[in-house]
Amino acid sequence: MMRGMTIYLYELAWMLPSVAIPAAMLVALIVTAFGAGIHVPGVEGRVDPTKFAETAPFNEPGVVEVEPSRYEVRMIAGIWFFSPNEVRVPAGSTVTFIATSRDVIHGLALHDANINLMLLPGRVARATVQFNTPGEHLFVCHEYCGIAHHTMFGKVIVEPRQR
Ligand SMILES: [Cu+2]
Repeated sequence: MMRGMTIYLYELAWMLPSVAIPAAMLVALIVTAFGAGIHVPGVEGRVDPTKFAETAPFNEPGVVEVEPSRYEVRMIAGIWFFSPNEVRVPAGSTVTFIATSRDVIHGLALHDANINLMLLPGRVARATVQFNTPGEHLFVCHEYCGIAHHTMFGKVIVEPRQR
């Protein structure tokens, strides 16, 4: 009897964590998704890469102030550039990047602001971030896209707010 009991406890010591760990991960997932509103960047829309000139918002590319202190960066990536590759906003701005690729798969990584987007031809990616303190933030293409991939970068310049 004692012998059988020992085996049971030994099995239990393995069984409990194998249930508790996935359960804890599921709780963490639910809390971050619904409580903290953290989501994986998704596909925000589709765009024909041959028709940027006719398709909003890429028909008006660049940095656009849509409301006071709210900016949209309508960005097109291509071999081997970001357009725009310099984004200037005043400190305290909320900036939404709306980006796509016109040719191959690129990426947009802005580590200072925790932005990591895949830019796929035909699909629109979007991420919103707030820049509170003045400074410069480098962004790069993080998907190998050909011989001059390493030249694909740009920067966000957060300027001190004018009074
Ligand atoms: Cu690239």
